[in-house]
Amino acid sequence: MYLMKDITRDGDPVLRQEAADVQFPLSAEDRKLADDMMEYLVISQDETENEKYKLRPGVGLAAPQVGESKRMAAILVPGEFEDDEPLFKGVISNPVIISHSVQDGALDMGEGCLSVDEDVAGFVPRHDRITVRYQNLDGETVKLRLKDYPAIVFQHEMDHLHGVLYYDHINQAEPWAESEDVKYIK
Ligand code: 4LI
Ligand code: NI
Repeated sequence: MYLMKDITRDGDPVLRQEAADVQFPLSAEDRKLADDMMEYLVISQDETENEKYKLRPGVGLAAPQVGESKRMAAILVPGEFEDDEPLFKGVISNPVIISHSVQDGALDMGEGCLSVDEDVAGFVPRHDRITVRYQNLDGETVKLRLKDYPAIVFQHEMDHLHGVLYYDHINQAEPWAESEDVKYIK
């Protein structure tokens, strides 16, 4: 089980590397990496469990954030209400954005990252809607259309696979400058 001490922090070169493709069928090692990353997200979102283990909650965790420079990320976006199905739960490998909206979107409270201890404030403009292609844990190719929050999370995690951190996208001069061309997502 991963703890905060296992999460690589900003400044670690692995977070700035281009990650390598994942090979299928998955090795036992990569399968465990996938399971452990998803386990982190599940536990981190449970109020009693995250307090017990002092885990910071997350909806996404990319392999470079646990020191593995591989194109794999776990994503667990909860539904609106407690008993709702998650909006997305899965481990994605070798993801690619195959198309995106002209419309941009940004979380209206900004973004956080498990690898960045001090929140960098500001809007993080991204695509509002994307179509992604990735491989699931069985190696099957999946094509998925996403919008709003899940689309933002996918883009944040996919950035990690290219060595990009969310604050790279923040307008330095005016971090909270609103734009007509960006949809702000609650
Ligand atoms: C507890 C239990 C307010 C501030 C609102 C918490 C279960 C910020 C938002 C959570 C913000 C869960 C999140 C991300 C933001 C802010 C990530 C709380 C965990 C909200 C996830 C990857 C950016 C993702 C919406 C600086 C660790 N997550 N909030 N951004 N949640 N969470 N990101 N933004 N302002 N980061 O952080 O997992 S994409 Cl689910
Ligand atoms: Ni992150």
